[in-house]
Amino acid sequence: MTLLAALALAGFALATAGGARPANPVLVAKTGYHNAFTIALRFTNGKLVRTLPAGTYSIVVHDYSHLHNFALGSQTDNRRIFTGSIRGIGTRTYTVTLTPGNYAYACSAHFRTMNGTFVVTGASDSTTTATEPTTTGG
Ligand SMILES: [Cu+2]
Repeated sequence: MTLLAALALAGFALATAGGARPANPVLVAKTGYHNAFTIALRFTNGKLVRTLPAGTYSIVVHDYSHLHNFALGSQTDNRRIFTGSIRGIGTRTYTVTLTPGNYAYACSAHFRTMNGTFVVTGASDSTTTATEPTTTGG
């Protein structure tokens, strides 16, 4: 089967399987491009992540440098969520469930200069639509 056919089939399955769990939203992390001391977490449209609704995300980490890594942690819970290898390079995808709170990412080796933060807010429930209560005067 060609890749195109496989993709088309996957798209078909996604479109028709109403009960299937949708794919997680994707965030893209990049660190150390051209060995620069840069790190960022962006949406797929290129916008820097500053706030996110709570939920499960696929974070695709592109580590371009043997000098740098990408580590994610929760400031609210004071815990590390994942840590990439500093010496390692390559692309790795982490699936993470983010609850409301403050989060920080950094390069472990240069966390003072290579870092960023974002805030996870309460989940937006797309299955329920807020309807204004209709009250009749009393
Ligand atoms: Cu670094």
